[in-house]
Order: sequence, then structure tokens, then C-alpha cells
Amino acid sequence: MSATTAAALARPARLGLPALRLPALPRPFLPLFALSLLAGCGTAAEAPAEPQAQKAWVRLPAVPGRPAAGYLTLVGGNKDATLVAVTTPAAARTELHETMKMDAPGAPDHAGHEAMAGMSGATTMRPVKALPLPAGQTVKLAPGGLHLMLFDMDAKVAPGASVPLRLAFADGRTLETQAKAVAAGDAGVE
Ligand SMILES: [Cu+2]
Repeated sequence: MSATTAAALARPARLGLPALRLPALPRPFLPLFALSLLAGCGTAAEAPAEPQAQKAWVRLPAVPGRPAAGYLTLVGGNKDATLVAVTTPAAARTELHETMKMDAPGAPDHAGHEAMAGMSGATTMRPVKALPLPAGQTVKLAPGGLHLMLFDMDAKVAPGASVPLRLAFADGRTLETQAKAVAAGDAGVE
């Protein structure tokens, strides 16, 4: 114990000021500390340079042989992009779809297009050939809206497994992400 501390302890009424000053950083370190805080904030607030895929998951079919549905969050980069294809080695064919009301203009005939388990009969799906991902915007593929349909899924993909997805954009850029396989009745990834 230093002589200064001992003196402070001996005078409890004056403890406040010396105690506050002791842990302060030496002055040369303060600017560096402030800079590292600023750098951390900057990267979190700005859009990524490249498009990104996050929180991908695949709901396995309740009945084997039926298509699985895939969902993810797309985050636009610093330029507008257009998603044109999603492929996976875990399915024979993958399509990008949008769920829509049956009476919406342009809604296709429900015949020939399988309704998904649990989906109301008043909705149908149409293929989406190109999905715009504007710079800095977030586009969500979620139940009831945009989704992936994975046809002829590999029967070995079990709940909890990772399903690799490869996203292709109109400018030739590709992006890979891992989707978490979820059982038919289980909650997805939020
Ligand atoms: Cu669909």
C-alpha cells in the first residue's frame, strides 16, 4: 500500500476524488481508445460492399418427396444487384417463388402448382425470375412471401444439417451461404 493510499484511507471523507483519479488511463492511450470505438461503430452502420445472405434456413417437407422451402435475408451491397438463381447440391432443382393471393392480378391457376403444407387454399405461388436487391436494402425471403422451393431434396438431409446455397446475381457475382435444415413442424431462423 502506498503512502498516498494509506493517507486517503485515514481520511474517509476525502476518498472520492483520489479514488476516481487512480484508474484513469494515461493520456497517450486516450486517443487510441477513442479511435477504436469510432472504427467499431462505422463498420456496423455502413452497408456491406458486397451483397450478403444471412439467417438462411430450409423447412424440410412433412411428406418425403414434396418440395422443401427455403428462406433467408438478403442485404444489398453498395450497388444495386439482381438475384437470378439459387442452387444447392442438396436438391435436384431450386426455384425462387412468391406467394400471392389467388385473386391477385396475374396469379396463375393453382392446378399443377403444389400448395405448401399448412398454406391456406386462398394463396398460390408464382416463379420469380429475377429478384431486385437494391443497394443498402434488405430483402427477406420469409414464410407467406418470397421463398425458395427445393425440389427432390436429398433424403439424407436431416433437421439440424447445413444445406449449402449458392446465389447467383445478374452481374455474374455468386455468393454462398449455409442454410439450417429445420423439421416440417419446427420454428425457423429469425
Ligand atoms: Cu413455392
